[in-house]
Amino acid sequence: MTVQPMIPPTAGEIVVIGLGRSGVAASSLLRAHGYDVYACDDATSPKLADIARELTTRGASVQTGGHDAARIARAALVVVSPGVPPDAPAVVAASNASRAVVSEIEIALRYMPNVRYIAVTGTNGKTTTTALIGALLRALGVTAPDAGNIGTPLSEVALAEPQPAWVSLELSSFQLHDTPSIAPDVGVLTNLSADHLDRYATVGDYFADKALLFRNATSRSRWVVNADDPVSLDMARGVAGDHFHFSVVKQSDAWYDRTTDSLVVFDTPLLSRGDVHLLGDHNVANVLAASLAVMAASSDFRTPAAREAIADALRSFRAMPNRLEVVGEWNGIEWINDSKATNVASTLVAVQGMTRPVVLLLGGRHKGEPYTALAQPIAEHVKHVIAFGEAAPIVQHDLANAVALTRVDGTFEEVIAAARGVAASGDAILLSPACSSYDMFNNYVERGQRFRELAAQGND
Ligand code: UMA
Repeated sequence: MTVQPMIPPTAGEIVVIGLGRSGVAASSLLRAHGYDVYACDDATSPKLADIARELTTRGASVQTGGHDAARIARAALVVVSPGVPPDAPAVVAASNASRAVVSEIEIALRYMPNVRYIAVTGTNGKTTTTALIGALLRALGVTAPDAGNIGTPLSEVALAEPQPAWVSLELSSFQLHDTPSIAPDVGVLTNLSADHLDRYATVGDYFADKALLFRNATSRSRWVVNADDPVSLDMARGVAGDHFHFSVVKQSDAWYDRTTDSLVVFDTPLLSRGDVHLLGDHNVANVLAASLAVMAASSDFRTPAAREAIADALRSFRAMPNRLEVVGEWNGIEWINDSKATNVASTLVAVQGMTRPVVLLLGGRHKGEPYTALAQPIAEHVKHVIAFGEAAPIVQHDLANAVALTRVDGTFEEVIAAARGVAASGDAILLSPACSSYDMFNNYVERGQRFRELAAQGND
């Protein structure tokens, strides 16, 4: 296959909106292919100044602290970073002038026509599933980086020489929104529930972006879908291609057979549940989805030898940082970092998996969903909620009748001190906030890091 550029390099300037990881990678890729690039970011910071200098040396024209709407209106093409919402003024300038808007993923796909990829989307579990798929492919001896929403922009992979044989690609709804060429070898839908209601007007709008995973389905497509989630099944129903299913409760293409405590794929046991070092049934679902996706991807990946290699890789896979990560135990109190739980469904799964009495840290920037869905599991597993951040008043309103609750309107350090104050030996302190981190931190990774530091500090 040959590369099909989005537009001829002579067609005019390409605008890149947002200079985080995606914008930098897209700008670099486009410059490497000879395009004129104008890249802009609404913010200013010393880090952005460094980025601007670096991209300028590569020949891009860079603006921080704002954008030039007239220049955007003349663009041959506009590349928008996933975190920049459709109502951001720079994007509005592009749509008012009827400019074509695409994602950084779309640009990258155009420059990797021979690379095969397994794409993973869904509300929860997609990062762990993506990491598992990457680990399994690499265990099978093929080059296969993890890319997309998991952290490494796909455009960085497209710039690599040589390009890999496979990519394990995590896609958020924001990325799917602007990626018309998406056509994975295998597409995985982990599950669907409400999320990102700070950006979408309705849950239906959010699901509509998720459904774009299937937009180029053909009879040769392969899909892996969660048989335990009726919403995912509904979305995939009728989509062209072969469909494979996974389940933690009933017999399926990949399923958890509790009678023998084994994970079974294509009618043959793969390994026993106890050999997988990940907490909770949701992680069993992730392992089943990943194993099924890899085995569905190629007949070479389901030979007896390949199954052995997959089982070995699953045995050595460990929990990812910020996802039910046990940080340590001090004075009989276990500290668990689940900072990546940025929606109610994710926190629900975490709370349900707890075996000790829990002090739950809940809050951050509110994303629009009520917390009332947590009331029942919290009543069962949680002894005390610490409500914090911008969402604290809403958390208090929704849950104060269900559980002992302390509202902390102060710093994250004060939040941790309050948790320490109510926890006793034998308890767990769980950061599973159901909110984004942006009121106090740059991202959930920094929130998780601060949690780790404070957990260890107070116990030296
Ligand atoms: N910006 C503007 N104007 C705006 C909004 C933002 O100029 O109106 C600028 C900011 O000042 C900043 C830049 O845009 O400099 C940030 O762009 P970005 O938020 O798209 O961040 P990236 O660094 O490019 O990271 C993105 C993904 N971020 C989001 O989708 C919010 C990363 O997913 C992803 O790892 C990365 O691309 C590489 O593909 C993170 C994430 O939180 C992990 N994803 C969400 C999630 O998992 O829930 C969807």
